[in-house]
Amino acid sequence: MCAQQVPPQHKRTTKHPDNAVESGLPGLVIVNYGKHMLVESETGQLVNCVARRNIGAVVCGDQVSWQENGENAGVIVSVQPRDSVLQRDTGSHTQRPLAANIDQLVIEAATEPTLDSFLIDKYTVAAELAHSSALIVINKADLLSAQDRHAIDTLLEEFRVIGYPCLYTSALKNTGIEAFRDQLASKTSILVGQSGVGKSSLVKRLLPDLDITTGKLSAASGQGKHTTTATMLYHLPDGGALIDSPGVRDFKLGTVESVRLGSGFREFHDWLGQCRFNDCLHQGEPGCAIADAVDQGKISKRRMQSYHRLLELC
Ligand SMILES: Nc1nc2c(ncn2[C@@H]2O[C@H](COP(=O)(O)OP(=O)(O)O)[C@@H](O)[C@H]2O)c(=O)[nH]1
Ligand SMILES: [Mg+2]
Ligand SMILES: [Zn+2]
Repeated sequence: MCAQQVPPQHKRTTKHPDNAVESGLPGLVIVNYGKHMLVESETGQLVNCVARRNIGAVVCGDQVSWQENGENAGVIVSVQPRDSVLQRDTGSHTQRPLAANIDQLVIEAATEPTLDSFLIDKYTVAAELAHSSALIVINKADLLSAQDRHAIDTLLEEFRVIGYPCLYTSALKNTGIEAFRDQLASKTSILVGQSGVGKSSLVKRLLPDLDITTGKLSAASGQGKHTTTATMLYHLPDGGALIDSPGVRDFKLGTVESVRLGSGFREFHDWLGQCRFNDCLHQGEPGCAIADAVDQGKISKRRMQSYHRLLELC
């Protein structure tokens, strides 16, 4: 047997704003507590880090370069360019990044609290604008009457035809979890949805060792009951990662330019650019290709209404 050469830990060279070249080790931000954060090193070690002040916001899911400055302690010296970023509205038209490098939004809903189809639309638009895919999960399937189920099936069909996969789960009865797990493989997903729909319950179903994981995180950070208050990334046993965040509870779409809103509706894509006016907002202008598509039954009337509601908020 021949010994394989182990490559030295890869060092990334980054430019400091004052042009001093700094090198650091690659890492992944697992959780940001505000003043400090946990960074996972390439070897899986959890390092308690602070961020250098001039590098901008650092969020869960960020790929960073960090330097060691003590036992299990470090300083983040730079953030790698993000593939995508999910923003959170902080009121008065300001936004803060909530999580980065997300491949998929898992939009969770249930009948308790009341299912809000407009909210699902809003999340699909946020996903589209953040260049992420979206998956719709109806949890608490155990509570659905045949009538509920029929009504939700009809709604979900609208999403399925435009390419959003949809599934039913019950975190309580442990049903639909395998199909859900399959959709999460090898992606970084974030769970979004109203408070109380069962986001944390689904995380527990997917991570049988959650207590061990959170125990390790608490030990590394010196932080106690943090799991319910911070946006946190969990690695899934079969690959992929899932972010559970209390911050997305009061999710708003935030500031989107009205001319960009249409591109957040993926079923509009085939018709965008075919309206008579370049700056058509699809609200009754003559020669509107989107309105024609609605008339021909190619775009759902309900989704068009959601578009108009969101337009009011832009
Ligand atoms: N009947 C039923 N209750 C559930 C299910 N999943 C979660 N719950 C309950 O819904 C409540 C909220 O769950 P939680 O996971 O904290 O929701 P979160 O706020 O979205 O994280 C808790 O009382 C859970 O026990 C489910 O599949 N069926
Ligand atoms: Mg929760
Ligand atoms: Zn138009």
